[in-house]
Amino acid sequence: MKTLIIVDVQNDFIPGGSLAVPEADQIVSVINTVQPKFDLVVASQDWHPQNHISFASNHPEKSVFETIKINEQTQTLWPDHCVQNTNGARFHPNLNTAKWEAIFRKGTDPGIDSYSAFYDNGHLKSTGLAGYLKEKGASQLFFCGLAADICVYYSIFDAFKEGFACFFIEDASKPLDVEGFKKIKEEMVYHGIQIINSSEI
Ligand code: VGL
Ligand code: ZN
Repeated sequence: MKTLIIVDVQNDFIPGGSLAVPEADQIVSVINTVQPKFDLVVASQDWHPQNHISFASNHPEKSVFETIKINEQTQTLWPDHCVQNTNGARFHPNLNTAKWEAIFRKGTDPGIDSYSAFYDNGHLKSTGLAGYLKEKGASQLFFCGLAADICVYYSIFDAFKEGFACFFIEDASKPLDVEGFKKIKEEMVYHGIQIINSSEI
C-alpha cells in the first residue's frame, strides 16, 4: 500500500515566511499532482506554542541560528515560526488537502523540539503516526515537503528505523541548506532509502 507523507508545507517555510526554504513554493503543484497516485495521504504540521524552546526570541542572550545544549541535546535556535493558529502555521493556500485522511501535529510541547513527524527530538513522545500507519497496513512510505534536510530527513530516518520501506520524492521537497543536503542524500542511499522523482511514482 502506497502512502504519501507531506511534511510541513506551511506558510512560514515558504518564501515570504519567517523560516523560508528557498524555492519551496515550487513544490506545491508537484505535490498536488502526485497525491491521486496514493492509497493514503497524511500530512504533518509544525505547531508550536509562542513560548517554544526552539525560538531564539525565548533566549534573550542568544541569536537566531545559534545552537544551545538542552538536556545533552544540541538545539538550533530558530526564528519564531509555525506558531499555533497563526497564518504562518497554515498550509500553503494552493496545497490540495482534500485527500488527506489525517494531520499529525508536532512541536506542541514548549520544552522540546520535534523535527520528525513520528517522535520528538529526544525520542520520548510519539505522535502516533507509526502506529496509525501500521494499523492502516501502510508498507511503502513516500516522503515530500519541507525542509528536506530537517523535518523530512528526520521523519524518513524514524520511518526507516520502524521498518517501513521509504522513498524520498526529490522534486516534491526542498532543503534549507542545499550544500549540507548532499551528504544527507548520500546517507539515504547508504541506508537503502530510494530517491525518486514525482514522474517515477
Ligand atoms: C522545521 C526547523 C524548525 C522543518 C521545523 O519543518 O523542517 N525546521 N522547525
Ligand atoms: Zn519548528
